[in-house]
Amino acid sequence: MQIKMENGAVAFPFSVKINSVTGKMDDYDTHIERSLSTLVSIFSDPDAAEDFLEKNGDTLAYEVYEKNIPEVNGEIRFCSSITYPGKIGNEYFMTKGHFHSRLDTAEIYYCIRGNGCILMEKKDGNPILENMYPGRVVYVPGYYAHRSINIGDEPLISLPAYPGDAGHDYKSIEDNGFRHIVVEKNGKPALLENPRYGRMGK
Ligand code: PAN
Ligand code: ZN
Repeated sequence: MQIKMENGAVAFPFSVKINSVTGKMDDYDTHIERSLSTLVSIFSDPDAAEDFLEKNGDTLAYEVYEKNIPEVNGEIRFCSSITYPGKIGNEYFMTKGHFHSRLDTAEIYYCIRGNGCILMEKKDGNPILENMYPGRVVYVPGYYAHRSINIGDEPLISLPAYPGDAGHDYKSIEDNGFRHIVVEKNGKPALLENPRYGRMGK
């Protein structure tokens, strides 16, 4: 049976397969590809990102496959999120990251493949880094900005799921960045203060 939502959107039962090696979702509705050249300003050293592009050419940094599930209270939106391995200087490839527009909405990430972490930061307070590896579930409470970071050498594939009406607010991260960055130090990931915090957009 189809359920008509208040705003006219229709939700109906379905199932999809996410390939556990590539992360590709069958029968997806939307496919977002983020190439490195569009992400230069998210890194703490954008000049190093420009150098990387000059030397290596452009590359896909992350992609998302999703179903068009109504963006309304009561539904659950989910996707396949694939972040590729790589580094700009010592800083790992990562997603842009965002707050939810409805700040109080939470999210879970179920890790399917790879090795990484989710960086979580409230507008104030300490950063939280949770590990991602196959079978691991990370809970992102409301009010936390969050991003996926690939610290391994294979694609980091996860299934994020979040309330239909969460929405995505990218602007404050685009303008200010996260207060912390995750970089490789002595062969291991380390959490450091972001030297460009507060002026990422400049
Ligand atoms: C995820 C993210 C996905 C891509 O589905 O949207 O990993 O990251 P960006 O949205 O930061 O580009 C999620 O957290 N949704 O709410
Ligand atoms: Zn989210």
